[in-house]
Amino acid sequence: MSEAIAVPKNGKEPSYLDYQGKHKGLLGWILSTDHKRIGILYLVAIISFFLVGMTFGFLMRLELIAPGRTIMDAQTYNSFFTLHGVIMIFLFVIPGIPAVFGNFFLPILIGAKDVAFPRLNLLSWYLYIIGGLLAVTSILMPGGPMDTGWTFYIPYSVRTGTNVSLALFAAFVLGFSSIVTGLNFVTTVHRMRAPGMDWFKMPLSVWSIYSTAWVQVLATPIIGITFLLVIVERAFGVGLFDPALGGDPVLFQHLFWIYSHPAVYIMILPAMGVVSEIIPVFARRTIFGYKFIAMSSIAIALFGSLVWAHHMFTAGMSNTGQFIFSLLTMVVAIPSAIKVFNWTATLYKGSIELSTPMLFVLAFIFQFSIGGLTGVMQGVLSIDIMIHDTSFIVAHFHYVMFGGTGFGLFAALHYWFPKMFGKMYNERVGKVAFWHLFVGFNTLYFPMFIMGWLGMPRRYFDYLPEFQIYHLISTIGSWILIAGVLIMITNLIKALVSGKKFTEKNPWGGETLEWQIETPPIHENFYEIPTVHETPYQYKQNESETLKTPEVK
Ligand code: HEM
Ligand SMILES: [Cu+2]
Repeated sequence: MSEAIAVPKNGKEPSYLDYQGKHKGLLGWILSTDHKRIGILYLVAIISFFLVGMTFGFLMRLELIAPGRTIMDAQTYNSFFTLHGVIMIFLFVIPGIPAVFGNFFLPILIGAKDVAFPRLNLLSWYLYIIGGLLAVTSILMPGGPMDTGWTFYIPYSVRTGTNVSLALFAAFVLGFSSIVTGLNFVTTVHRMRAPGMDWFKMPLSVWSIYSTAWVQVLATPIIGITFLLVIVERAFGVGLFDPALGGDPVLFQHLFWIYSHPAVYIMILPAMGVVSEIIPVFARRTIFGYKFIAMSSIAIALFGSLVWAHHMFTAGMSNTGQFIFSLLTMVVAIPSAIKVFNWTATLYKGSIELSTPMLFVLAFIFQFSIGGLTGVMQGVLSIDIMIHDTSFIVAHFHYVMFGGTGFGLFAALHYWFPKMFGKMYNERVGKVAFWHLFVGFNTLYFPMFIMGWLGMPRRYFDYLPEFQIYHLISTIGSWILIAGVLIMITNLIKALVSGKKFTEKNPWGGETLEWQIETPPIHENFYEIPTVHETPYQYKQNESETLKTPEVK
């Protein structure tokens, strides 16, 4: 691929982990503008918030194990699903893969020493932390944690006395962190590519991060302004959204979903990029239809901005409007289907190695397909009007957001962990954790499809006895899933703390640039900027040759 990776005569440089910059110790991390260190800072913060969000999920499932009150009252339940949704969406899946692996690997994958704006990059992490702390503060402040649902629908969100304004401001600040990250990544891909790293030589995860970055920059300001307007409405009752003041609550829904539907692609596109990165390496095949996959990321980002009102089919929209958004929802499924088809075509006749990263990827394809296809079902008006606001919807987005993005993030973590930390985790325990996650996940969420189809409403802390068997299975599923999460995190922390040093450059046999540099990488990634002559075997565009295992240099 390129020749400038050789160790200079005066010997190996220390890794970015041991690099001594202006500041030492913890300050050397929280004041560092090194994209790799910022990626790690995000990883620690994002996994911590995931565990907080997961705890609310665990407690909700415990409450739902039996009809009637179990461990909490209705008001607490309302706050728990709101906190759970807000934390999982704004503090886990939206920043998730771009902030951790985009920051750590994007510059390396295109042959650069850092992102375009390193200090702005550090600012994005500060904004993330400030937003997260404001969200936590809103839980503890008098008035109590928000209880509106993560969608903050009007009129309840301008009427309730809970800390909605502080929570909205926290989301506003988090939005800026996302915009700044997007700006950085768009500029980095345009301006920092190594000589010879043409657009169609770029790894597919770069195409996904790039498409996502444009949505972060263009869509996020809309939710920022909308949330500020709700804060103004709560403070001064200006009558923008509140019908009692002559406002329009449906206008709020349009503004909310004009961001939040494209936001689901900010969540899923990076995970799709990770899948396109890992499949050819563990199937030992060139990816099927490189250009189609690259362009389908752009198509998803574009068409994904035209379907928002499919969340509002029951909000009293005109038939014409419903027809148009239903049709567009079908259209936006096509580029996602292209990806699933091409991944499957790449696996066909591959010599598949079922290592932990690959297991997570295969689970992604299975769960994302269920999530995606049930999404298409909801694009059909007659079906959507029947299942809107039931637990069928809750199952759908967990299959896409957790079964997709969550499992994609876990795949990326196990794929790039040895390169990031110079340590290897216990592969057998990795697999044990995976199977708990996979079985637990499907046991937790699949029953929600069935009971939702039978009419179980979402956001209810009590239910009719006929739904109990499904809730019981679902709650047991949540225990298995959470056990899997804890085994996985323990396994990785154990590797970090007491694992043997791992310096192999290329444990999986990939050919993209990160597998040709030191493990862990040196401070500036490359001893000198490489010149790219040819495309890595994963992305050679002569359709899907089965390749012998490439020589690891
Ligand atoms: C870790 C295990 C998880 C468990 C046990 C869990 C459980 C639940 C449950 C039971 C609800 C439904 C509340 C209701 O409508 O009555 C819910 C809602 C939700 N979950 Fe999860 N979940 C988990 C992970 C996730 C993840 C990873 C995401 C990431 C996107 C997520 C996002 C949401 C959202 C957005 C809602 C809707 C909240 C609302 O209605 O406002 N959850 N979750
Ligand atoms: Cu949508």
